[in-house]
Amino acid sequence: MPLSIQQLPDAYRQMLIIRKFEEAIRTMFAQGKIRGSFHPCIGQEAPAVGGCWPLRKDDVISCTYRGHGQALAKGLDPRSAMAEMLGKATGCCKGKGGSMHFSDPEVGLLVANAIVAGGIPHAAGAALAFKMAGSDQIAVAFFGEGAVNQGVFHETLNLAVIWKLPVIFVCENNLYSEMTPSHETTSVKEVHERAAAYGMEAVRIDANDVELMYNTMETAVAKARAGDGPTFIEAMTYRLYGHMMGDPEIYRTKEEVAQAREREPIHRLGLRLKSLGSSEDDLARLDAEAEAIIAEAVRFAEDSPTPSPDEAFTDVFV
Ligand SMILES: Cc1ncc(C[n+]2csc(CCOP(=O)(O)OP(=O)(O)O)c2C)c(N)n1
Repeated sequence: MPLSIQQLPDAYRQMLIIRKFEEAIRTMFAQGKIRGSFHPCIGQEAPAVGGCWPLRKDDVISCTYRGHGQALAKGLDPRSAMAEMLGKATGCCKGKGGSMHFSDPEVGLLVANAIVAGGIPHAAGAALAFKMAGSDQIAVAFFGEGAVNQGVFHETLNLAVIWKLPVIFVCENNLYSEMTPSHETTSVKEVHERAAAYGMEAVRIDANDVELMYNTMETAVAKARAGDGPTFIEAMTYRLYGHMMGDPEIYRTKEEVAQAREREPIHRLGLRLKSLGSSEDDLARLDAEAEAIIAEAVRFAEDSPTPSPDEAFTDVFV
């Protein structure tokens, strides 16, 4: 079933939860409460929500260092996510994964990955396991368009078609790979052509439209679950902040970013809700609900203990 009009307020709130989660991290990062690096997905909330909501809890996803939105949309508890950001024992990886390595098997969050394209074969491997076990679960790989120039992308797409795997490849194309415009590094204008070359159904959509993203994903999910193989979705979007904290953003103009703000997904869904009859107060209530969830997540994370030193030797193979 396509995303219904009744679900739109929930989708709006979910996107606000993701945005406020990351705005809170930006603040805490500036205060020195969060170490390491942080890659915000602000502006890319619609492909996360539209990409994860059509999935079942027991379906799995892999994502990148920018995957906080997908993690939350797949069901990761914001408190456990925030605690992980602060390196606390109550985090989803007990504070050992940090910003770039969220994981929670309970909600099907297989793994987030800092290696560009690293999560693509992980998702295909999970899909192969599901197929061999006779399960109807499916796997989804979320990655950026920079990943399509990695060898493992090509090897995985080829095998996914040959083996008819229940996997969906979602390429979030935000136009930049780190600080490089992607058209300077990629030989095709539209990266879905790469997937089509492997004999896979491949589409390019405006993924900042959460309804379109959800409905496109849902079709791909039904196909994969029915045993009819993989789909590639080139999800066009835009990141509103730099690649990571501290990025001076000298590779794009302020005008370009300002124009992108007019097309950003939360603003757009707000306009759509108003056109369907929602009032300013209705939207403010959803905003306040999201705000309260994130305030509670921050409080939980700040009050949580740091892991004990012994924890360094648990959950490791050797
Ligand atoms: C294998 C590998 N090479 C290089 C890097 C350094 N690196 C980190 S992010 C990035 C750009 C990735 O761009 P894209 O895939 O478009 O994702 P986005 O950051 O835009 O979400 C690069 C090259 C890396 N992490 N892994």
